[in-house]
Amino acid sequence: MSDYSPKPEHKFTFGLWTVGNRGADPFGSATREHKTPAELVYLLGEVGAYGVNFHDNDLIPIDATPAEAESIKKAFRKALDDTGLVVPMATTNLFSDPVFKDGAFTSNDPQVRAYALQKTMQAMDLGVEFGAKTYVFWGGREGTETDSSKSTVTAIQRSREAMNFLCEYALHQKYDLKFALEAKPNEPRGDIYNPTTGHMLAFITSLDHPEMVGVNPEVAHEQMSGLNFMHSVAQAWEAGKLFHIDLNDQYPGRYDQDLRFGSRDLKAAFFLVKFLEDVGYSGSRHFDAHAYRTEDFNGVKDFARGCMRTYLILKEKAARFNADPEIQAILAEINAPDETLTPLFGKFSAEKAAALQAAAFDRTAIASRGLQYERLDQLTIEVLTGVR
Ligand code: GCO
Ligand code: MN
Ligand code: MN
Repeated sequence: MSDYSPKPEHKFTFGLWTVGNRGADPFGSATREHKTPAELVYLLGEVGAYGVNFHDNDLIPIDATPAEAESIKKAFRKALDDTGLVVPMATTNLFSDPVFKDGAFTSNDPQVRAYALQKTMQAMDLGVEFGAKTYVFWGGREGTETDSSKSTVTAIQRSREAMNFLCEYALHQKYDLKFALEAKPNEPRGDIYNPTTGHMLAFITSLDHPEMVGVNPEVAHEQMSGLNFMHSVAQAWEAGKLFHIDLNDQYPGRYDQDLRFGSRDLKAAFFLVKFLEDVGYSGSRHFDAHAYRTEDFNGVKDFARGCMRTYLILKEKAARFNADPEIQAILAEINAPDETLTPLFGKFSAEKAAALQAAAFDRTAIASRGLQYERLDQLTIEVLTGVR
């Protein structure tokens, strides 16, 4: 029997807002009591997490006095020291307070845009104080319900201006900080700007310091758009931009569910874990999800343990897939090179173009070849279901 217990090297992290989620939804109030940040750190220590991440206001309530802030920080610091948990990532809450009802960096109101910059700089200071090296930007309110209200081009330009300003702030402060932009198509806004990881990757190329900025893709956010999450992650990875990842699960076409990792689409979760492990992704495996509203804090621990355990089970399944002789034989066969064609690929040359133009291809013969994907997928299912 394998050991599926989480270890620091697995880099499993949770947000304070995930295990601290109280189960409130648009139809009902909280079902779990409030726990302090320090209490949540002890809970995460108990279940074996490596790190804890926070929004500025998860740690320090927006209206806290300086004295209150100091005492919360002290208790939080002690909990980190007692448990050995680290803070790899921090972020700003630019969505809960009514002041952000029409966005933060993209608001039409200059007062709101200026306040959002102020709040973010202060939140960056707070994150760095606790050791964060990754700073996430999730623009939950950066969008519209009606496009009569705002110029989309202006909104994109305002987002760029804010990112450029904040990159310069990090440099000015000599912070060892990278930014990770998190896309989401909708919820809470009707439509959110830069709605997918692909949009974010394109946006990043337009920034003054693209080298400081990557993405934080989230399973549910791409699945809400009906996209293949692993493909988004792979594209970000290939571009050198996978700075962070938010793991959870989601039924497409539904409200934002934040389900326990791997609890909905096991096969998609498997291909994701396999990808991350195969390429040697070394960042945090951050769970941005929460327990069902039905649960008490024992259920919250079950939820957190389940996220990590499922990840490790799928990691083991990925190793099994990679070691399976039948699977590997099929993969070798369907990926076999054609030595006569190899010299014609790659960088363009007039000779290659001429050779390709002159080549004869038997389309019917090529197309008649079965690719064994049914067999391969069934073998994958058998690895996953534990009969192989
Ligand atoms: C959501 C988002 C958030 C962000 C978080 C960190 O759907 O609400 O995923 O949980 O990840 O604000 O930036
Ligand atoms: Mn989310
Ligand atoms: Mn998220």
